[in-house]
Amino acid sequence: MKPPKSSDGSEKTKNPEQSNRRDFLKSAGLAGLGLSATPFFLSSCNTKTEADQKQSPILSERDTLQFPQGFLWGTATASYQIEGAANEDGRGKSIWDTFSHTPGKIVNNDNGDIACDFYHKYKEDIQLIKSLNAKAYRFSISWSRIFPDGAGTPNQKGIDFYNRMVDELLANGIQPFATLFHWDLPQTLQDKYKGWQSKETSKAFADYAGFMAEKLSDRVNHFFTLNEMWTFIELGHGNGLHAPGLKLSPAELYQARHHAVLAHGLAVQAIRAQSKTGTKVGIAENVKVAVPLIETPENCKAAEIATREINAGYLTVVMEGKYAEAYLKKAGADAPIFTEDELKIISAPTDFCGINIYNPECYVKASSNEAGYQIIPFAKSHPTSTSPWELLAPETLYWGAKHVQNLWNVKEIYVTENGYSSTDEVTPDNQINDTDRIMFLRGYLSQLQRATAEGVPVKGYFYWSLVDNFEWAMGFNTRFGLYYMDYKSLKRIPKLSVEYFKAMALKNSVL
Ligand code: PNW
Repeated sequence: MKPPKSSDGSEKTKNPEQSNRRDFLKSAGLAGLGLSATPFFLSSCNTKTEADQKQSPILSERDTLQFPQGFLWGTATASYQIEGAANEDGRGKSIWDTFSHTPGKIVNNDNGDIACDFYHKYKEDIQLIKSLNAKAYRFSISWSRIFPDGAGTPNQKGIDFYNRMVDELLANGIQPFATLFHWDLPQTLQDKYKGWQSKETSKAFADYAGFMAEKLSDRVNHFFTLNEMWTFIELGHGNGLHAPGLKLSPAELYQARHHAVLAHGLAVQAIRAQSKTGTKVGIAENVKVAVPLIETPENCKAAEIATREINAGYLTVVMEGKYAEAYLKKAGADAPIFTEDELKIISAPTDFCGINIYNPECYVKASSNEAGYQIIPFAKSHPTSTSPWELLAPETLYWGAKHVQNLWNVKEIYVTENGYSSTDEVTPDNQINDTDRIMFLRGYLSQLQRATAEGVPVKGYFYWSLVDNFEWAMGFNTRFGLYYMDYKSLKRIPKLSVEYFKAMALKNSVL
């Protein structure tokens, strides 16, 4: 067996570790199998000392998947999914209270009345965030805690809760990132205006957003307007799986989408008008990502074209201020009614773009057809998490960030959600060995690091979620948390992935 060569071609001097390994291979009868590289059962992590790394900079670069300095590590949650305290301190009802209390809508008929009881346990949970070495936390504000009827007289006790929580985060060195709408629309607005079917809801949202920015922007620097327009419109109004459980006609659906993007634009204006100078505002959208099947330049371009088109009703119109031609053509007589003025409002400049990315929308190849791309269907056996929609492809994170930068020249990107649902069995000694979540994190974050190494301006990563919580129509049985939630005792138990996240956040590197 030849000794390994270093990059300048000279033979490396034998070190005791190498000769030991060779002896082991010999005695194990494996030497003749051509196993010159370290076999998997002997491979260890990067054991080079700092001095070694200085001597071989190429190897050390290859071995460490470092994120840029100042990269923010965080976790994300949402009000209805964790807060509980549904009937406390003057909180009004939201469409998710109504929906989750309608029998048959949620797995096991679960609801968010108590959830993780974050409303009372927020101090404990902020310690959990801290112990993850996370320096940022993305939470959402329950609109109906602030305005129980969606508009009108504000509820001071609701405002106080978010004040307390933000102060506690800051006291623990954690930057608050506030989402203004994560789906819990005040029920009154649903009853009065048919919710997102009316422009009145977009206007009410802007009023509430401006109001909250005024209250919090002395301490909160980053505001997200809406979370995942695609999900709350398509699942809430298209197939009825989410609140308010509607199945609208195509024309009504196009119009509801328009009211969502309009709400975002109006809120950007209101936040700018009412917040402290320097406050940053953006959206958190689950951009649908087309991934090139094979990364040839033609396929990469095709994936970019596809991504722009499949997000036409949401992120594309927000970024470009116009509905893509193909989108309007497809809509035909069902196309939304809108004005040029509204398009300007919808595309008001933002400071950053938040992307929620779990799964690829599709794989594509370049094509000479009119669209310029061809969609490749997923194999039936394509792996998923315990969430059937969560098809796995780590490179989605790379391509999501890359497309957003290339298509719209976005200067600041945050991964506002990315996470994995696992079976999370608890062993008799209270261990949760979520090796699959660790595999997920390593794969996806390696691809995110690849993006930052190429200069894609990704500034931070928020894992979904801090703790298992009310997973919408799937109830409490679908678990995305780094911490396991025992819903009976409300105890939080760290999963193995806590250890993994902690280490990565500390080193600012994939490990
Ligand atoms: C997002 N789908 O929801 C939300 O922003 C979170 O509140 C949620 O808990 C998280 O992702 C995990 O599900 C989605 O069916 C729910 O494609 C469903 C889908 C996508 C996103």
